[in-house]
Amino acid sequence: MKKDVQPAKMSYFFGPGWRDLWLFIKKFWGYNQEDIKRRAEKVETGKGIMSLSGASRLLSCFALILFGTFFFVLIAATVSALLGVAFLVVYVLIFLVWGIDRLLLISKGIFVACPDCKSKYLIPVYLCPGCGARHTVLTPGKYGVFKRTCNCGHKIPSHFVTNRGKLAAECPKCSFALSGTGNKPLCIPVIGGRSSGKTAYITAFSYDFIEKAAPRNGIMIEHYSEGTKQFYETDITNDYMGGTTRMTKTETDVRQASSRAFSFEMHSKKLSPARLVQIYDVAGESFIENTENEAQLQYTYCHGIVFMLDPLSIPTVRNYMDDSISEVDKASVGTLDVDLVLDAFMNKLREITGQSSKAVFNVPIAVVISKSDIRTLDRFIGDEMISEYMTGQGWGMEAFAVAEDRLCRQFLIDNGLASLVSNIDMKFKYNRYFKCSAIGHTREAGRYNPRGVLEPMEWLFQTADSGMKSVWHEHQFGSVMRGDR
Ligand SMILES: Nc1nc2c(ncn2[C@@H]2O[C@H](COP(=O)(O)OP(=O)(O)OP(=O)(O)O)[C@@H](O)[C@H]2O)c(=O)[nH]1
Ligand SMILES: [Mg+2]
Ligand SMILES: [Zn+2]
Ligand SMILES: [Zn+2]
Repeated sequence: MKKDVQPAKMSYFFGPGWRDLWLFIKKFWGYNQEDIKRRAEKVETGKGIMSLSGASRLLSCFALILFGTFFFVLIAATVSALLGVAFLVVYVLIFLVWGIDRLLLISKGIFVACPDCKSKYLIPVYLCPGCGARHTVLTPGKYGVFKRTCNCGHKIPSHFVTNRGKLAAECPKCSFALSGTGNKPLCIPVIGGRSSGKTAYITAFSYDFIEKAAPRNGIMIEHYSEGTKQFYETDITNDYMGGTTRMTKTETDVRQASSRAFSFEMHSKKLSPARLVQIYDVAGESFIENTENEAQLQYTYCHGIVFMLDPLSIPTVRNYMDDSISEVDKASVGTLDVDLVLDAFMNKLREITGQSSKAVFNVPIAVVISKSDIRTLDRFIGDEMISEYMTGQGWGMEAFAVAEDRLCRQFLIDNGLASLVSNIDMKFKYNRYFKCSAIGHTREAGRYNPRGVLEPMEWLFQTADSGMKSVWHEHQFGSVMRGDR
């Protein structure tokens, strides 16, 4: 209970109300006692109880004791009961308002996912804008229903409808500074082996979405914090302009988080509440070796997964590599065994969720074949191959994504990854295959010119969050075909 004590003034119906009732009873009892005392004195100073007047005074004194006490009890009990009922009604109302707060949060899919320690909760610690006091349970209750008064005198909102989410907040577990806590999160971890192209993908997607896709779809972007704004304006923008990407460092300081979320808010008239996109990047090395410093709890509550797959890491594809492949690309081939990546991920999922190995996950997964600018791939999943396939099937352009999914699956199956494809089919109810080129060409050969980076996220957003469909709908996805042709 002690931890629930808030730095705020208690509402009348809790502390002060009961104190007033107690005071009333005490005073009332006091008057009653005084009355009796006065009568008793009169008996003592009178002619004695043997006289008629004395006897009648004694009688009235007894009557007073009897009836006075009786009336005291009656009135005190009636007042207490009436007040009790009135307070009970107020408590029930407060409980209802508290319930509505919870219901709104849950039904709108609002929760807080700490970008640092990855913990998930409904109500973070909120900070008073006046004095910075930490309100650990800022919900309707004994300190106020829709608002409460901080000890410093500042009135602060304590309900979803009074915009509590706009207050500055921090993580109750690790004290990380949070914002946008009234928004609906869209958590998307990008997973994959070493050098599979995760960081390049996040750079390309973030830049293209924030600078191009969002404005043309009427979505306003707000940065999550000064830190993420800086990260966007320096790291992401510089990499994008310079055509570079840096290996994500394996965090050796165990007090530091191994994976980081890049977050930004999406605002639109059609989006209520606003969405908070959180994209998680992790070093492929610690992902595969399972050496992350913190439990990757985001896998339990994430809304979609991007599985980055480096086609050059597939042994048979490497056989086709010829002189047209630059030395840079040859040198930056990802983890050799893609099955290992999926295994590592499935183990993590099971470890965190406690699910059995037969569990089917409802979270949508986009399997993204990266580095599609490498010419060797054209013969398998190039645009021309996709067009040819569509013509063969008699499909129009609207079926491009379906054909892309089809050819990507076939490409993996034909190159020794049939088990990976069938494993993903078995474990993820919603899965789809894409090809993309984050940089658009070999690293450091000019600024990014991304191809196909928006589609996987658009599909994930729409699959995970039906409200997103009305705001961002640039591609036709159609249903994918599984199994044999
Ligand atoms: N040709 C080409 N190469 C790419 C592309 N994206 C990434 N690469 C290459 O792949 C290398 C690794 O890319 P990263 O984005 O750092 O890969 P990562 O998955 O984040 O790797 P780790 O952080 O080590 O886990 C880069 O240095 C590039 O050389 C692309 O779109 N086209
Ligand atoms: Mg990386
Ligand atoms: Zn935290
Ligand atoms: Zn305050």
